[in-house]
Amino acid sequence: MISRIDLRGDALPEGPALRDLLPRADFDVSAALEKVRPICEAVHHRGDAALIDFAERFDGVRLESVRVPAQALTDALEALDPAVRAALEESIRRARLVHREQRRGTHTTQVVPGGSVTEKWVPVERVGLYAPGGRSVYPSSVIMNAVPAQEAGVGSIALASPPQAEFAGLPHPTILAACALLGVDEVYAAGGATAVAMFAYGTESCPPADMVTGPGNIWVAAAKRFFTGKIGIDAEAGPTEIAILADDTADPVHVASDLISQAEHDPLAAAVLVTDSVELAEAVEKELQPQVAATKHIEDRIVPALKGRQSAIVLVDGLEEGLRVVDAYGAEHLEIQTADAAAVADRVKNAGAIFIGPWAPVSLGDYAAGSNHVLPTGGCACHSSGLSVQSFLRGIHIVDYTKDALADVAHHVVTLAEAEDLPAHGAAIKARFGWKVPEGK
Ligand code: HSO
Ligand code: ZN
Repeated sequence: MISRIDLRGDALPEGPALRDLLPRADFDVSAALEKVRPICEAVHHRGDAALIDFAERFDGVRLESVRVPAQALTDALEALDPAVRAALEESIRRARLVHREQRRGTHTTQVVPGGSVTEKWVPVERVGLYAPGGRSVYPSSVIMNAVPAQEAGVGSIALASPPQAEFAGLPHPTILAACALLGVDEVYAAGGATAVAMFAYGTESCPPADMVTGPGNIWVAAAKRFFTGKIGIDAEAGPTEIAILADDTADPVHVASDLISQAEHDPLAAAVLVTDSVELAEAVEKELQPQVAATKHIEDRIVPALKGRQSAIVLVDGLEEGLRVVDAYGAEHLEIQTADAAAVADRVKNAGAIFIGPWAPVSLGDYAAGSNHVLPTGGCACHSSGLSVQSFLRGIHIVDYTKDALADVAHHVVTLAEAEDLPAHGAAIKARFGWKVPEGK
């Protein structure tokens, strides 16, 4: 069901060489880029008409309008199962608690008397959120995108999700209901690359957005790459990943169920166990079989995900090596199931989110821990973080110097300008002081 990579014995290699030994899915966004280019160009030139044609081609439904009427959101919320509504509300409440504390205030640094730099945090003005349809209809992801944008103070938030033929061309009703609960009332029926292009260029019915965030398949990732530099994006999300660092104190039943839980997303999802305990590895291997058999998406997702080259049980010579392996891997989600898990977690440098001990499984974080579940994949945890209020803010430096404060530092500015062969930079200082460089203190 899952392969083994045995790294015991020899010393582990350093850096990229260690990363090369670890499993990872192929996710070639650049190959998809050429295919999304004509789609984006069509949306640029033909606007709503192109969106309607693409919906017919990709989603099998002819839309009357791309904008979803407000009544459809109200209807979806009314029809929502009360238990699902209560769960979504609790998820929103917890996410708000955490994200509200991420807000940043304005801060002024007095550099010298009369000279200060203030850093002011300004929300992005308009954001387009994307929620996938098809295999992954995740109202929880609507929450994880909308809550940080709202808490950041983004004034205009729109959402796009693919039109569903079985719902008369509207996005999935649970997506609409989640929007209604969150107070996101500008919703469009548009899917994949077409939705990203709609937000990037704007169409007759949808004003352009400054930024697009949200999960999606390879086409969404490719469209985000297409627009990089033109609009802001969160990240090119790849298939989901779970890594578990465990020792012989871990419960194999928990470990197996957590590996399966993320394998459930996608045949390319990655499930990686890193352990120094052969007994645990064997027990988990044994446990996978009956647990997989008892769940739902067996043949289409879980078995291919666990058998895929991206998943493995990695055997190491002890916890120290285990830590080096999980840092080299940089998992989207990392569970620590060891003795003194909090202390071990404290030493991890690279992970999108860390889940400590037996009572904090990734599923909790997916729905209701309060943490965000939009996290860096594909090893990007080595340089990036998950979605947060910060993702939707821009820090602007405000420079305020008096004449005296400028005079004090003028000679340094002129010197550096000359060193860089940019005399006009220096002249902009001299012009203020009768074309002379004032003498510094
Ligand atoms: N584990 C996914 C998010 C998700 N799980 C949505 C359930 N629904 C990526 O972090
Ligand atoms: Zn999940």
